[in-house]
Parts: sequence; structure tokens; C-alpha cells
Amino acid sequence: MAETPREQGHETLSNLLQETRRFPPPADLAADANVKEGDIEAAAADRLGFWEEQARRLHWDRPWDNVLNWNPPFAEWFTGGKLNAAVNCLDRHVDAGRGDRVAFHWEGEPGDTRTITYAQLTDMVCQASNALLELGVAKGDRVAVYMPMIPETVVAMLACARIGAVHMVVFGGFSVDALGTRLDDSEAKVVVTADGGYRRGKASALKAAVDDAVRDRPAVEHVLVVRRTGQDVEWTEGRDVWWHDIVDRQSTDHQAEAHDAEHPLYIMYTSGTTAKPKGILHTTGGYLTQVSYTHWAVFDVKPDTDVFWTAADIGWVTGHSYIVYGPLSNGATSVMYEGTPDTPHQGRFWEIVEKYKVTIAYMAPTAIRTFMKWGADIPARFDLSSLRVLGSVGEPINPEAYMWYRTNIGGDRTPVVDTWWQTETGAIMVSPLPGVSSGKPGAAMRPIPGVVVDVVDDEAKSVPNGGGGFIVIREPWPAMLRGIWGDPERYKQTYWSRFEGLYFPGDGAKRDEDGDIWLLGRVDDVMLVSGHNISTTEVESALVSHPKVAEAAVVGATDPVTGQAIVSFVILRGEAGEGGDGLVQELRTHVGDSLGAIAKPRQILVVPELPKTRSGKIMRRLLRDVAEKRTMGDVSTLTDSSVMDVIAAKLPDAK
Ligand code: 6R9
Repeated sequence: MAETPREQGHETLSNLLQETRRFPPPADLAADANVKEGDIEAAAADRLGFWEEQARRLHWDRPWDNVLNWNPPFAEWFTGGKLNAAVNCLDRHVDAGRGDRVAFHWEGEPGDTRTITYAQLTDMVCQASNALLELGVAKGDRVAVYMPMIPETVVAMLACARIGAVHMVVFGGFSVDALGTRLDDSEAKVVVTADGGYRRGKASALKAAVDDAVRDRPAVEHVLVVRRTGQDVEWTEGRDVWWHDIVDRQSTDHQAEAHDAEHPLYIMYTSGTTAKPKGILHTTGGYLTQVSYTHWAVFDVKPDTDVFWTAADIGWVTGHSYIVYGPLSNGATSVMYEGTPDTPHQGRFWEIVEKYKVTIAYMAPTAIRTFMKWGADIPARFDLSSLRVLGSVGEPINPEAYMWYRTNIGGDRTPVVDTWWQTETGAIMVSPLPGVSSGKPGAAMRPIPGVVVDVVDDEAKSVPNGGGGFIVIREPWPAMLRGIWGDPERYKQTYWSRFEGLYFPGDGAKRDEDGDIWLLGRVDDVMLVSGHNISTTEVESALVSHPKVAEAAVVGATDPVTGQAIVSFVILRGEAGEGGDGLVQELRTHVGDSLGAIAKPRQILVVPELPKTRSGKIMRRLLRDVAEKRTMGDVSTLTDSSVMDVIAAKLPDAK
């Protein structure tokens, strides 16, 4: 038997899954693609020159003096340069004669719609900028945005950017506590919210949550409230202001100031597992450069003809970069949808694709697996022939989910780009390029041009092809976080201390025989079974590749014999019924056949739901608590905390 990388001392994560399917780009797409093979080499030959070239996509009021000041781990990009992010997303397109182009086809959950052109959006943002100024918001102040998915959410963000205030969007599904800790940490002066929004056919109570959160927080001077649902709200005179009262009467003229390239643009909190959330800080010039470039390059966007849809919430970084700043800086037309995929029926997403002739759709694997569970006959009822590129983000996409997406949504025709990145990276970092890469189901493939990524072992040595380890970023990139709000020490500790001089995102990865990268999940979730480090991703993908399984989550639980044993939670596909002992045996055998006996789960529990975050990531630490029969940790950022009770009740001897 040949020596495995582990025996050579390189492997820190087992490489079990073998996937051989390949999907070269369609010839017509490749011929007309925004990025071609040669561009990748050119970028590598002059990385900083490449990013300067990309920065020239934007309108700068003053050019930069220095492309990069790198004082590890603190980076400054395009220093000396001045620009306004809102002007780049709005006025510049209007000035170029594209004011009539649709910026957003907005679709409310109850079926109401709004079509907003670039000219209209510019006017709305100017009015909102003037209103924020009237409320006393100044450059550098923080403004919290706790909103449903409505156009005013985008308007509020861009108005902040325009006047140089720092927006801090909190996902509208988060609890009062989560909102409160973020208000404290960011010291926000104003909260923009709505009376409510629609989700699953019901009006949520956003204003009531804000009332609770700001009650003991006098630092919040005003609450600006958009009327969305018309529900009754409590009102605090002097503090609360209706959006329609103050914004609508403002002038549509607002002379935008150019801000420094390094002026803070926004803070977005990422929830740690137990510690207080980290306020990830992004600044203006570098961030906008990389989101603009990646939106254009990774999705092959042609702003004149494409209709782009990121089906994600704006409260997630994916919404910031690929609903707001990427598409608008490129002058593209986007769809924005308020609600859930099953309201009023399970075909809602596909109805939207058909209605607006969406050409590029971007969503999370959790959504794709849910659609798998509902069945392929649902999308089959709609005309999805407008689609030409599909994207995935948020978690590793299981090969089976990729195949389902490509086949049933993409008509076995569209490339699927699996984009790896984080709140901290600001923009896409590793992804196939639709006109260049031969897609592999489950692989994020290569770093995008201008980004230098590696997979290393424990000792920071690059692993050879075929080896597994940790993904790291070797060189600073334009959209990188500039720090953790108010806590530079924590920034160094969290991202720069594991490997000297390298940014460590916390994810496991492997490099296959061709040198392509596969993400293997968070290293905190890795399971140590009989001395082997096994990634959750590979076992979950093996389970999902069984025709009866729609979703799977696996965790390591203490085991007297193997150290840790694999405990798995599975959701069955619609047609698979209830499960039973026979199915559990069948699944164990299936995993053993796919990955080897070492990866066979000790336990398999059939559950109706899994605990998820706002971006659809499975919260494995809660499942670990259940599997080890511990008291459950913090559930405040779960989308639905009752699922944990249902799951705990499934565990045979759980209390
Ligand atoms: C954009 C976003 C970041 C974490 C990241 C990783 C996971 C995101 C992924 C992926 C594998 C992908 N992740 N995209 N893992 N393949 N294509 O999700 O940001 O919410 O900050 O999460 O999500 O674990 O480290 P964020």
C-alpha cells in the first residue's frame, strides 16, 4: 500500500471522500466570460498591480498614494484615496445615463412588489441622508439597522455610507438580547427599524423588540421606524420618528463628501460560541474594490442583461456584499425577496426566478437541501431556463446537494460556483470561476485572482496534493477586516496567533490530487475517532448521498473505546417515511462503504429539524451538548430554539 500523506507526517485531517464527477464550463459561457484563464496568471504575476486595476472600476474623487500599507496584522489599502461608496453604487450610474435601469425588483412575502430604478434609489438615499443628518447623525457615528428585507433597509445602509456614518445591521430574527449587546458594543446613536416584516405569512414585531432593547439604553437617541405591516406599535415621543414623516419631506439633493479609503463603512457582528460577539470592521475603498470585482468575476455578471438574485438576508454578510455593495457598484439589476421559501407554497423561489427571468442565483446549501427534501417535482413546474450561473455560500456544499442544484435548478447546464469566504474576509476568497474552472461537486477549487490561500499542517507547512489540514490566507487582501471594533488585541489573538504571520479563518480543508481546495468545516467541529481527525463535512456528505437523506449533521461525542464517536442527526427526504432500525443500519453501512469503517456513525437519529443560525449554518455545538447530555449552551442566535427540545426528546436515554 502506498504511503498516505498521514504516514509521511503531513496530514492533519483525514481525506476520505473521493469525487470524480467534472463539469467543464459551457462553451458559449467560456467564450464570453468576464475572466479567462490568462487573467489568473497575470494577477499572480503582479498582485498589487492587479488590485489597483480592480480599484479603477470605482469612481475615486482623489486617487490613492499607496496601494497597500502592511503593518502585520494591520492593513491599509489605497491610502490617500478618497471616494464615496454610495456615489459609486448610485449617482455614478445615473450620471452615466443609466438612471432608468432597475436596481431592484423587490418582492414582498404577501405578494406586493416594487420596482426601483437607479435614479429612484439615488433620490431615496439622498432623502434618507438628509433625514439622518437632521436627526443629528454625524460622520463616524454608528447607526443600527434592525429591519425586514425591504428596500428601505438598503436605503438606510447607503444613506449611512453616504454621510460617512457606520452602519451596523442586526439580523431581524435576532432576539432583544442579541440586539442589545450589539447596541452597547457599537454605541449606536440611532436605530432604524420597521413596525414589522412578513415571515411565514405572519407579521413579526420588530419595533416592540427595539423598544425592549433601547429601554435602558439612553445612548440611543432616536428610533427611525418604517411602516411596513401597519400593525400597532408603541410610541415614545421625542425618541421615535416615522420614516415617512421625516424622510419623505427631505430634498432629493445631497452633496456627497468623498471619504478616505480607510473610513469605516460598517460593523457586522459574528456570534462566537460563548464569548461576546465580535464586531467585524470593514472600511470603504478596499472592501468596495473586492466585492465589486468578485461580484463581476465569480458570477460572470453582465450588468446590461443579467438579473441577479442573492436569496439571503441582508443581516448576513452575504447580503451586504452581494445584495447591496457588489451588485449596485456594478450597476446590475437584482431581485430582493422579503420572505421564506415556502410562503405561500414550496415553489415560491422558482416562481420568482420565472417571473423576473433571473439569470444568476446565489443561495445557501441549507436552502438547497431543504428543496431536495421537498422534492424535484416542485421546481420542475416552473420555467427556469433563464438561469445561467448558480452560486452557493455559507457551508460546504455536499456533492449530492451540488448535483441536485445543478440538475434540477440549473437544467444540467449551468456552472455551480461554491464560494468560500467569511464576514471577516468581506468578499469571496475561494471559488470556481464559471468560464474557467471545471466544476467538481463539493469543491471550492482555487483562490480568486489576487488572493493567496494555502492549506497547511499543524506546523504551518503546506500540505501536498492529497493532504488535509487548515486553510490559511498568506497575503493581505483588499476586503479584509480591519479589526474587531474596539478590541485590537482580540483581533490578533483570534485570527493571527494560530500560525505566525498567517491569517487563520478556523476552517479545515484539503487539497486534492489536482491541487484544488475542498473546505471541510470548522476545525472546532472536527471529530477525533480512534486517532483519526475526521471532518464533519465528509461524513455529512456521505449521509446526504444516500437517496433517503435530505440533511445531516454529525458531531463527536465522548466514547470509552474510540475517544470520540460519531453521532449523527438526519432529516429524511419527503418520500422516505419515518426511518426505523432497518434504515439506520442501511445508513451506517452506506457511510462505511463511502468513506471506510472509521467514519461509521455510532448512532443515527432521525429528526424533523436541525438547529440553524441566520445563515443556515448547523449549530453543531448544541447537538454536541445533546449527544453528551450536557446542559444546552447559548441559543440566542438560533432561528428557532424549540427545535432543540424536539431533538433532545429523540435521544433514547436523554433526560
Ligand atoms: C459568507 C459567510 C463564515 C464561515 C466560514 C466557513 C463557512 C462559508 C463556505 C463555508 C465551506 C463554503 N463557509 N462559505 N464553508 N464552503 N462555500 O458564510 O460568512 O457567516 O461569517 O461564515 O462559513 O466555515 O468560516 P460567515
